[in-house]
Amino acid sequence: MKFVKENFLWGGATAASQIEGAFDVNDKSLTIAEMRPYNPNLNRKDLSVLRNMTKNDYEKSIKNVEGLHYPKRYGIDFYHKYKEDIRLFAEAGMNIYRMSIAWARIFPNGDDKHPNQKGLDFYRNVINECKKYNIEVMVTLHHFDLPYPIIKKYGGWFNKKTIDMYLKYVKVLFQEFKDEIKYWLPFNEINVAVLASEMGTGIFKEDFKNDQQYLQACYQSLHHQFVAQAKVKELAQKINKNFKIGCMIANMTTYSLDCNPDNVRENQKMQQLNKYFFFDVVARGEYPNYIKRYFEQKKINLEITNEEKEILKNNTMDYLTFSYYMTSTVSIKSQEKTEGNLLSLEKNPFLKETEWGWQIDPIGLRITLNDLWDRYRLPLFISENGIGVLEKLNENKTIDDDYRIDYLSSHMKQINEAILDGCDVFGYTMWTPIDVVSAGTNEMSKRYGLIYVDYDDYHNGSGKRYKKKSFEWFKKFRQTNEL
Ligand code: P53
Repeated sequence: MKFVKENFLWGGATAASQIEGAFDVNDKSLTIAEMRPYNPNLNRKDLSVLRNMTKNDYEKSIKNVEGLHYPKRYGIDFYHKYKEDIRLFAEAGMNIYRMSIAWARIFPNGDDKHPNQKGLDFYRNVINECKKYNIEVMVTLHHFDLPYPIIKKYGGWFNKKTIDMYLKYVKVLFQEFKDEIKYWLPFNEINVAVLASEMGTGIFKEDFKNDQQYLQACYQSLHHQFVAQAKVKELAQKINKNFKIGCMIANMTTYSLDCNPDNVRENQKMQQLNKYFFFDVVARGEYPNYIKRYFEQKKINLEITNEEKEILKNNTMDYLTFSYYMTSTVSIKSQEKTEGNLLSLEKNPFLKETEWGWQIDPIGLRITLNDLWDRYRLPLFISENGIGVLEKLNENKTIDDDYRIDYLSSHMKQINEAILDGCDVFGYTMWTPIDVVSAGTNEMSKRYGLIYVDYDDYHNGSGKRYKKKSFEWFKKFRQTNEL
């Protein structure tokens, strides 16, 4: 099948905390991502791993606790190997690279007077390296890596002061890279502020009286991120009219388990709470009524000023982006079992799942694109999509990852279908062009890349890069446009 759209952006995505390493180089502070140790006994199918650390666990992690390993402090050493990696990205035929900038390299404490020039220099070098190969760069400004000093001193995103510190950081980057960068994403997966709040916002359950108060704090912190994001858009207009600001949301498409209207309605409710609420706010600029009703039921009272309402209304996003990995199903029964947990999902008997229990559903991507296009009429960009697998180099020093080729090509074919359906989709960055440390489980062995990196879960290994079979497949696709 020939891919129909010309000038499409094809590339890969990564995040600073999962690749860079060099966690204490050039005055960088520690981030929340770097406080989570690798857990060899982890249950790979349990996503609640994202919320299982206490404030005290984090505090203890400031120093290396003996016997524990902190994978995101080392990443894949992109900090020193970026030239080699970007050369490989170019060879694969990527014309866009979505990367994130670590706030902790620019303003390590959040409230520093001046930006850290060495941090800016590093990112200028990385961006220049991409430009050398005509690779467009999309920048995520905040990807699960809140500097720990902001959490300690200010309480993370629960505090409105964090909005101001964040905007100061963004302004520096906007001025610095005014002519190099067009596409900006203020937050990675902004809905993680509610789904796995400590990772997204730096707030902790034990600081709140009970579950209800904590949930309220999650939504309040999310609100601060919404406001910060809208202010980023406002600032962008002043600095460079050509900047394009988009949201990034972890897509949560679910289906009703069957045609029982009770289940269909339950699924609609879950779609509103887990997916549409976030898209509605960033695309339409206001809180929808169904969420206000939900807040009433949950006795959630948010502090939202009239000025903030105005800011949200006047600064909606230029395009919508989302990560897409899986879908799942919903029924009233599954919701009863896990009341209060937004991510209580069931198996779909028609889908296969990965070793991490993520259900593979390419058609769901076409459905998602059509639904989003119908609802918002805004340009769409898939900012993450990929498959994590346990892999070992074979005797030819490569990996025959036909399953990855199947996964990526079947999703890309559905993007093609969605475009033929009439959806305005302008780009796709796979997760990932190169193996990285997992965001959720901190494993190196959950590999997503077209390129294999020789490190294990304890950062043992040569760090050498090897092309997988999928690398050659993608390269060929870029030359022929044939899926
Ligand atoms: P990992 C959960 C569910 C869907 C997407 O995730 C998620 C998460 C958080 O783990 O996050 C995104 O590495 C995120 C990336 C992350 C990627 O998905 O846990 O934006 O940073 O690496 C894959 O397998």
